[in-house]
Amino acid sequence: MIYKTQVAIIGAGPAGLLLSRMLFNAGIESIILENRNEAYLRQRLRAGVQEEGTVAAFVEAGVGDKLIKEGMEHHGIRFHFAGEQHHIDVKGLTGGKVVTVYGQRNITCDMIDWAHKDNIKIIYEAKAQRLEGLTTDAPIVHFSLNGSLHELHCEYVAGCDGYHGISRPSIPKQLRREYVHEFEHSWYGILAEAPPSFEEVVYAHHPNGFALQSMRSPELSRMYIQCPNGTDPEDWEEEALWDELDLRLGFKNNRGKIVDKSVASMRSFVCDNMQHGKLFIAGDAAHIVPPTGAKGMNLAVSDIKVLAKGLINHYTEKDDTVLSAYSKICLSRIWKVERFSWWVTTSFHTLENQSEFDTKMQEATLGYLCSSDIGAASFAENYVGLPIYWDAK
Ligand code: RFL
Ligand code: PHB
Repeated sequence: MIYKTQVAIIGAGPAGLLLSRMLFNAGIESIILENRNEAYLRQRLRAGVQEEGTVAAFVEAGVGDKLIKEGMEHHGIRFHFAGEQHHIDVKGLTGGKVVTVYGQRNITCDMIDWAHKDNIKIIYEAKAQRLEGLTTDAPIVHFSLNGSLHELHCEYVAGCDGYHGISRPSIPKQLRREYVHEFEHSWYGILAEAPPSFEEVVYAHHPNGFALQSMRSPELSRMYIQCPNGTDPEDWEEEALWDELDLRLGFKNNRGKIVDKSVASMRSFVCDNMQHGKLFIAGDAAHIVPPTGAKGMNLAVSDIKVLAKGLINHYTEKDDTVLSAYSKICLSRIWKVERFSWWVTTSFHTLENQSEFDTKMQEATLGYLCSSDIGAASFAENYVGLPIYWDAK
């Protein structure tokens, strides 16, 4: 079967769903092809911390009602290291900026609900296989659905298909450069039916490794612990896991039924360039950050702000200034966020062959942050989200 639309969007993660919404609001038609089924998308857990600009993007797009009602505004963050807990007053240090804790799962469900309400077409279990004619005015996305092959004819392709998607490899190899750094540790994450012990996110540096306390609601705790690559969640007894979280975080956590367990490996990755002909890649398709700075979904949203503006200017004003500078505008912010995520990761995680000197350097880095308003303000500025550098040409 042949389908037709203006913008073909591959992937219904936060990037693809938000783009379809922003285009819809501007009267531009899109179709989303999504490999997975709807139930899978609705239960995928992942991110929790949203920057101010991310919240604003969802609200401006008209999908932020629940986020505003149920999201938990956080004015600060806590660091635990060398046996002591410290508080960083993020709001005070940034002239009033805050982050909001509202699950990626929740905002995904909200956007799917809105898409269905407004008849934005999402084709589930549709796997994009091949992109054709990207440097022509009539690109085609070939996809499989129910065991047969179909075509989506369009004017632009938005590759929002995550790290393992087909969009990035569709940019010819000689036209993209990929930068990668793999970390030797992973995160073991749990969701537990227990009220969070602290109202703020707590990052802990400990000789045994990093640990993090976060939340999804006043009744649900989201916890992470550094573990070796290749860890199987079933390797840990639940009591032993809670004991280790208590030890690393430096306080006794409220315990409860663990309702989700998963292990995520960590990498830093950037693809430079993010556009080829009529194809634009966004979000995890173009870059990955280790989760320590809580930046992955936020970066996906900032790419989409640029891409949506570029496409809207093209369709409504015949102005391609933003679209043609898409890669440069995005990359100028991406590298700064990559640096922040890498730096927070290396400051808090313990390496297998770490020397005592390395540990002292980490403690001094964190000690400086917690004793200098200038050091703390730099952390806070990055944590609440950097601006988009629209003039990057
Ligand atoms: P997604 O969410 O991976 O969505 C891509 C979608 O594309 C589909 N797909 C295809 N569809 C059709 N045809 C194909 N050939 C396809 N190939 C793939 C996939 O099924 C999928 O639905 O990418 P997107 O939209 O770019 O969003 C990125 C975010 O999901 C990701 O960066 C965050 O989850 C990262 N992240 C965090 N980000 C934050 O901003 N704050 C956080 O607190 C935060 N914590 C986290 C995180 C990620 C984590 N893990 C599991 C890696 C914590 C963890 C543990
Ligand atoms: C989360 O709530 O899932 C979370 C919080 C802070 C991070 C990463 C993830 O740095």
